[in-house]
Amino acid sequence: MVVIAMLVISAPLARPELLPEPVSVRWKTGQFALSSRTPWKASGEASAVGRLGRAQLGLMDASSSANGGPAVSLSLDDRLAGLGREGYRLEVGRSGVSLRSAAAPGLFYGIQTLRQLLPAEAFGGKAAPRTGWRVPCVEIEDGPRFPWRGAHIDVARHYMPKSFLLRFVDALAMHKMNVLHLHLTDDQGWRIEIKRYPKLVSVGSHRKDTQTNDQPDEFSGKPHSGHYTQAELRELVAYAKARFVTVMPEIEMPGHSQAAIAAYPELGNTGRPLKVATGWGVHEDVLNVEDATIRFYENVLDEVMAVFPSEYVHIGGDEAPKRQWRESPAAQARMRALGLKSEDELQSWFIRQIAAHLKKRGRRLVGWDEILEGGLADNATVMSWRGEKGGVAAVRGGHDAIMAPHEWTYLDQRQTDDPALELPRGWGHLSLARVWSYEPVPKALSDAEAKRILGAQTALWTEVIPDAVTAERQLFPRLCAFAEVMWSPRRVRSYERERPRMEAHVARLDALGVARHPVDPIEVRGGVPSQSRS
Ligand code: TNX
Repeated sequence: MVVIAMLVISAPLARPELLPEPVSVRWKTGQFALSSRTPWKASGEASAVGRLGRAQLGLMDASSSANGGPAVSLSLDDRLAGLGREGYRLEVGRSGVSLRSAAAPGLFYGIQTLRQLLPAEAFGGKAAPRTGWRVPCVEIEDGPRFPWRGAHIDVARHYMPKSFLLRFVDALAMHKMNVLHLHLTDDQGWRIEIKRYPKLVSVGSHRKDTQTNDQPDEFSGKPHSGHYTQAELRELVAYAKARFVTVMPEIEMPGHSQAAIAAYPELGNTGRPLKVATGWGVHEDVLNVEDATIRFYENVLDEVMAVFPSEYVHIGGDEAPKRQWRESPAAQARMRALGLKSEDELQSWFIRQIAAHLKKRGRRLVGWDEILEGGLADNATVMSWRGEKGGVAAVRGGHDAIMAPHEWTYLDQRQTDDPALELPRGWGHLSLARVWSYEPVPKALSDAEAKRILGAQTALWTEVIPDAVTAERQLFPRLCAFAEVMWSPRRVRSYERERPRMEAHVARLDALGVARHPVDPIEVRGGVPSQSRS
């Protein structure tokens, strides 16, 4: 019996699939048993990361004192500065685990990799077995390709509960992603409490009906409501911060603002009373360009900035039709007084006022690529969604860009052609293989220009995504592949090689209870979106 037990323990462990793939991995022979009795050595900032890490690894009662013998040691080490604040070196040997980084985020990412060295069931929140988790010996050196590794979620079209957002933060952090972009306002709902303007929520967070299909127009007859208090959002921000995720708020202006105008009609151009929108698409009602409206939004942003410490604040700027400004005597007078030649320039003027306000508060403006159209505000960062051209133009104009071209990054698109897995209305396809094929640096850019690509983002717009389970099914597993594109060194990925890696990885999602789509073996219609935009 003893002999058999020893054979089992010393049998070589299968090499786990690591996703995102680290920069360098050297497997060694042997293994280490990591149990609740294994002491952890960490001090200062490293201890907080260690506490969270022990819980994530199912080592609930592990003590943090070591007296010789095998241990897990976490240390901040300036000699690793070359790997950046998010890089780390992880060594698992027969006699212990050593994790080093120049900064706390690197230690956290090292723990995420260590987690993946454990069996998938360790992700289920289960305590480690008495004999410990068996961890294969390995030396890993790692760090991200891009500093900005984001995911956007639209909580305006469909409100998503706070519990879902906390789970989403966990999933992002586990995949070494570091920005959660919260799309908090749109035509169909305003979802953040603003104390100075209570009607934004009391009126703007409710709509009477919900569109379910656009060809032909169909409505569910179901009203939809929901908002977050500032206290709830502060809790989300703190939870994310502990996991090295920055929550970036987005407050849309001057388009996609019908819910705000419904609450405060004086923000609009027509004076007509409006309802919170029930249907999707681009709406004609946009903000007016009065000083009072700009002050209103500055006040809103002041409350938003008090909740979200993120240096970057997103102000939307997309899909703002100019008809109302063309027809409004007040907007035309404003244009003439400012000496502006077009309504596009008027939009740029509006955004510049807001950018200046953010700058005074030490923040930076991010906007969708339409903010380029009448000239870009100083210091603004462009989020390129209508293909890559916005990103290229921004960089060539001396600005930073974040790539989010819908053809590769919009996870509201369908994953397969399987009718059983269809959403009520789909718009285009985006297969897992296509996500993996995405290269965030546009070919047109030189190496020097490429440095201004901060990174990339996925987006989940939620017109047809009514609840958290449907949202998770749309996000996973494609988000995992996207995380790899942003973290791992550039390389041409063949789907044949990567697909089995994903099959292994999704066992972790399953242990976590994350809803997901199957790993799809079929490349669907080349993954090309069937709906063309821009
Ligand atoms: C375009 S992407 C939009 C959103 C929609 C999305 C649907 C962007 C900046 N604007 O308002 O939800 O398409 O995929």
